[in-house]
Amino acid sequence: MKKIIVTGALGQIGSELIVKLRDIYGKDNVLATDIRKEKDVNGPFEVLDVTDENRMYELSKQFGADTMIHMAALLSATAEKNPQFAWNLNMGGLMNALEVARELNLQFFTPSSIGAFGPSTPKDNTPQDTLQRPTTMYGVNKVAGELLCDYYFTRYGVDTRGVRFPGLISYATPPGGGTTDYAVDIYYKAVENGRYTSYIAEGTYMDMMYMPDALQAIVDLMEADGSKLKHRNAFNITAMSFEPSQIAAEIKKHIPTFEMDYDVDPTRQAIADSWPNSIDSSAAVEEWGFKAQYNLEKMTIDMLEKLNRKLKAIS
Ligand code: VAH
Repeated sequence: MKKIIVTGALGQIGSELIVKLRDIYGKDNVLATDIRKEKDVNGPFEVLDVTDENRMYELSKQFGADTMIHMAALLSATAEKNPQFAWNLNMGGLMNALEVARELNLQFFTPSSIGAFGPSTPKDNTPQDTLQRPTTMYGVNKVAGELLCDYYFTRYGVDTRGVRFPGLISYATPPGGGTTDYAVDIYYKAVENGRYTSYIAEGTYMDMMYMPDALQAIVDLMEADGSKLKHRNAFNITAMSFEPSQIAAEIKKHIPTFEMDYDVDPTRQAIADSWPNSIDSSAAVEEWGFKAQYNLEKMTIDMLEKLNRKLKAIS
């Protein structure tokens, strides 16, 4: 039975990941950690600042962990506001997590991102193996992180695994600090106000994925036969690629009065422009059977249904 420690457990992915992991492996076999404590964490929780390696080691050892899922990091837009702090947190936290995984022989997962690509990367159907010269601190962190995780596998035999996530969309946690978060915010604003002002320009394509598919991908990759993995730490995965007017049109099918206009944020637009339009996920399909269940149509139906219920409950 797995004993899993999760860092960043209160973040956009972490907050839903611990629920899924606890359903699969048992509540008491998943230790959620984050830099702050929130009341209803529904299972084992400890406060952990990932820049504190000693505490990370002690918590992992006391819990008897055999697996670490390291999610704590700053996202792209936030990282661009304070790149030096982002480097210290994203890379210092990752190094600490890898060291603890090495010392305690933990299986290890941490995500990369489509942000690991840059403006000189082929933008359409971006290959699994290609040029990576990102122009954001977040992207620099993700490329360095991919290489560091590969190093810990080849140098120390740590069973490191990871995926390059696209933009992730969920109804559970409001958007926080990402560039792709417009695709989350638009659903909230559609339900709350019937209108949305997009900070990303029309025609800006980015890869996206509904959260249930992202969570399943983590579990499937971690349960996969390691001997079949060639790429290990940076599998391209995606479910769809769309631009703002397409998600608006899909919402309009359900809320006919919904309106969207644009007020482009130059910082986040520049980040989005440096990323691919669409990526090729064939390596993940071939090496561990990746398959997304949600497309834009199916995701929109579920998002609007869940948000109507959630926002009415708190209104
Ligand atoms: C961000 N949601 O926007 C994250 C993600 C691909 C985007 O890495 O920073």
